[in-house]
Amino acid sequence: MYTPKPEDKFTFGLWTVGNTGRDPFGLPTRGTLSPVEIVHLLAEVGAYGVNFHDNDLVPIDATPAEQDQIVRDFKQALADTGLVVPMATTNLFGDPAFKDGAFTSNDPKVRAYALQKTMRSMDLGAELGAKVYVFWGGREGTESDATKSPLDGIKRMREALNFLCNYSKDKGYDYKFALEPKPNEPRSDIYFATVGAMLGLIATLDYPEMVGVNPEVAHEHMAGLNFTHAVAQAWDAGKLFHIDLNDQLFGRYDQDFRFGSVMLKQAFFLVKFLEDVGYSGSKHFDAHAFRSADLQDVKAFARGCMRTYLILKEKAARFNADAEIQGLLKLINEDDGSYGYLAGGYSSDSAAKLGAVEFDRAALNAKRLPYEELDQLTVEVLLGVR
Ligand code: GCO
Ligand code: MN
Ligand code: MN
Repeated sequence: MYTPKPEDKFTFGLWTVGNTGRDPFGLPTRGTLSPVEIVHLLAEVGAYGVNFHDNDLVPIDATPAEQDQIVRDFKQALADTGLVVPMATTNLFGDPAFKDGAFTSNDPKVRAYALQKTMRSMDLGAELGAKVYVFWGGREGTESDATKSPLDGIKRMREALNFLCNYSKDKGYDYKFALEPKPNEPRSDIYFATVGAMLGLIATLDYPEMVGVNPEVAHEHMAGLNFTHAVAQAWDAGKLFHIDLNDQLFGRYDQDFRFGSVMLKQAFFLVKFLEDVGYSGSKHFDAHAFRSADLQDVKAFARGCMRTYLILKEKAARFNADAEIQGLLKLINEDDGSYGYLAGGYSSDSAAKLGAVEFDRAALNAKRLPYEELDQLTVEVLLGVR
């Protein structure tokens, strides 16, 4: 019942299960896996797809002949396992050249290189069948605002995205771009820090219809925000093109924990939202195993991400089928129709009618809202006693 199926569209990045446990304070704790080994590992645990940054697959200094061989081997591994590549992205943060950003660097040469690197990476992604192209601007920000005008940062980001939308169209790639916000880390402050900020940027682009968002649990949690609310706004705008699932408490650095491992109730409402609205894109786990994990534990981590999602999906169905919960929801949302005339929107008649009403505030407050009961029932569904 909790076995992943292709239609669940569970995906992982090469960099996720391939994470070696290196952190700013310590060396790797486990060995490097080749892309081919990672594809086989993901197939073994039941994933549907694998995503990559250009340099997860092809080292930045590979020769064209080396690139050809790597891509051939990777394609063979995909063919052998049935895994697909739904998304690709560019590493615009690892190389020292990007120390002051990529698209928003103060150096026009770096900005040009970032565009070229992305074009090549889009070529590679398209060759492997990717339909979503993610932009995570890890270095697109500042340590000090003395160094760069935020208006320049915004303008440069817009120009780069417009250029690359045109490139995608020119090449007939049919990509959907998904912008991934993060408030900070590795820069002290990163431009377009939240999902809402990205949605605001998209509306100013030349081809807004091509561009959506890739929200990540950890990133909104770093900012202390309600992730499900951000996802709902993206969904409402028709912009939920991709999603990065992982977990962590509010206010910490980007921990990339196993999905659902920390803030279980938040994870439940997220899964319930995605299932209720019928989100059908990739569910990408942008997470990695604890630094203490060995290879066997990395597999447990990957299986755990998917299993927890499926368990929460079942809990969401239980919530929706629970008569007591549904009774409370009905009570909370009851409507005697007396203000139905407002549903049609504004008219001078409806405004006049509403203007003449005498509201009884005490009666409004007297309406029962048994939210404690409802929330406790939710907790009991999650704890497995309902
Ligand atoms: C991070 C980001 C990245 C991106 C990845 C794909 O905090 O490091 O979440 O993992 O998701 O670069 O674009
Ligand atoms: Mn992240
Ligand atoms: Mn991410």
